[in-house]
Amino acid sequence: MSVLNDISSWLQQGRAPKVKACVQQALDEGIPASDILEQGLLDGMNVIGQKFKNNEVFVPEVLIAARAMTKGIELLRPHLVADGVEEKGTVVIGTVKGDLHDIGKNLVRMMMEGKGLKVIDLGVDVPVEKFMEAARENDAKIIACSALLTTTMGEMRDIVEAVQASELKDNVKIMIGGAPITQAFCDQIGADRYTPDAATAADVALEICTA
Ligand code: B1M
Repeated sequence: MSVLNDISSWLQQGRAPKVKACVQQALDEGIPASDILEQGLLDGMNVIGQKFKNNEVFVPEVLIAARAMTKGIELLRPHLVADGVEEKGTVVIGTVKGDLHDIGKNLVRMMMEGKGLKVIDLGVDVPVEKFMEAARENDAKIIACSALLTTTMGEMRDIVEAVQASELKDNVKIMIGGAPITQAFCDQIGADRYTPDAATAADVALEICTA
């Protein structure tokens, strides 16, 4: 069994120290960080997600798996983020109000930092006003919103409307993403860009900041 399978398997069991050890082993073997992320950590989290959906595991198991994933990502971080890149623009990022999922948002932040962007991370459960305030204070070019629940994705519409009704509308672009988000939803609410994954989000953010 490969070390990537081990990572997936330990993550599903929520064994953070084992996940960390295997991620380190994979790095030592010279496996690219993006493969460790996708074929190890994300593979394991997908299995957990499916089991969660089928009521085969419950919130506590998902939480410990998520913690194990975060520990693995921490080790990968220096390999995903290029060092010493000059800042090319500021992005304000957060998970929308009512939503506590942050693993995907953290990945997006990391990838954006890797492109040399300054990222102000507002965390989770972020209300519209906090996004607006942070964008003003930091002269941000992008507000980036993540949502993982169908019940919270509507918050993104409120953010778009608030920005469009303010002086920020000519200077700030709104990027959205997260598992339930689609291009059709983006078009429907009038957000500027939808991207399906963290790497594409970082490419698009750089494109916006350097346009
Ligand atoms: Co939650 N949860 N959860 N959960 N959880 C989901 C999202 C769910 C799909 C599970 C399921 O039923 N299969 C389901 C939502 C159903 C729906 O709305 N349709 C669900 C539910 C129901 C819930 C609760 C309501 C459960 C409950 O309490 N009964 C509850 C809600 C709490 C709240 O937020 N208010 C809840 C709680 C939790 C935990 C706290 C236990 C934990 C979160 C821990 C944490 O984030 N720190 C958790 C987890 C871990 C999941 C699953 C299993 C995994 C999510 C994840 O981290 N995936 C998830 C099932 C699943 O998605 N398979 C599930 C890995 C991550 C890298 O992917 O975040 O999608 P993701 O990010 C991707 C892309 O979406 C994209 O980039 C990333 C990859 O490159 N992306 C962006 C994300 N943000 C972006 C922003 C961008 C661009 C791209 O631009 C700005």
